[in-house]
Amino acid sequence: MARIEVLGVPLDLGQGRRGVDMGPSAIRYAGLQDRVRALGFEVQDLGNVPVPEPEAKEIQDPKLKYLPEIERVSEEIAARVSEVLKRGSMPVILGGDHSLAIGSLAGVALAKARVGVIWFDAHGDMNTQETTPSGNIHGMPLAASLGIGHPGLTRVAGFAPKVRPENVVLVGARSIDEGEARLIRESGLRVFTMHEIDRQGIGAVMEEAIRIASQGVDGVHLSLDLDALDPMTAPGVGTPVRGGITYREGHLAMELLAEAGVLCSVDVVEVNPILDVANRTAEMAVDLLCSALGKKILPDS
Ligand code: EXY
Ligand code: MN
Ligand code: MN
Ligand code: MN
Repeated sequence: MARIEVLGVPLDLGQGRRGVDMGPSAIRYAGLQDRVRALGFEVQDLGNVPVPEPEAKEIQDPKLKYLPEIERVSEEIAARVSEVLKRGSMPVILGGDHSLAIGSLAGVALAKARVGVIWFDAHGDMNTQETTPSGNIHGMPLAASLGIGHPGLTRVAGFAPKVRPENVVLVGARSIDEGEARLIRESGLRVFTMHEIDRQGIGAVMEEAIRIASQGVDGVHLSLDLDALDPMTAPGVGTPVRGGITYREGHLAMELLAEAGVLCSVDVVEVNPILDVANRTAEMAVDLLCSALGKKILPDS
């Protein structure tokens, strides 16, 4: 039986709105363990990675807010995620803001010779300290994983890059800053914005995204930012953007990913229960994760 190991990362230093540090608890309360176990998986909850308190009273670098703390927690996440993979389990990392992906992808790259990435997000997450409009590191994790940006972020676990652009696909983007747009074009990673999704349909987009992300790799990492979904479906996120992925588009995308059988690890990030309606966004996160793990509307048996 396949084994899932859950790791909570109550990190909110990568962005400015309080509450996303309670994301891991909200997702657990939404029934993650029972729902995944009901799919036939063995599930172990490893608890939370300790997140350091801010060292200094004031922000040292406004273009890289809480860099020392995020560097430190990224090393911890990388070590734990790589151990889970080396034990033959699938890590499911619960956020917490998206800066946690710097550590999770580092951990996957430590354990795998080559990893593809499907980055579900309303945003590009491709900023650096030179291009960021906010200084929030949750807008930088994809750039950092590609080796672009401050060495404190790009060289977590002592090497860079973690992933090659030819195996990275961004799906659902609809809010991309000017500076990161240039970095996206220069990097050569594939982007399916909401425009392509509207024109081609999520099914065709996901089939192409899975083909690209899985070409020549040992596994595909899904980095699922709940703000990829339309805020009407997932309101409990810190940086909502209108015109997002619908409930069914999200499920079809995950169902196709499960069918492809290439998934090795998953981040579920940016769930902020303070901004949520009831626990709807955390429940959406568990719903989508179950579809990515093979849950079918009409089970085969
Ligand atoms: N692009 C904006 C910035 O860099 O500040 C907003 C980033 C939001 C990032 C969220 C996690 O996806
Ligand atoms: Mn993101
Ligand atoms: Mn490696
Ligand atoms: Mn986002």
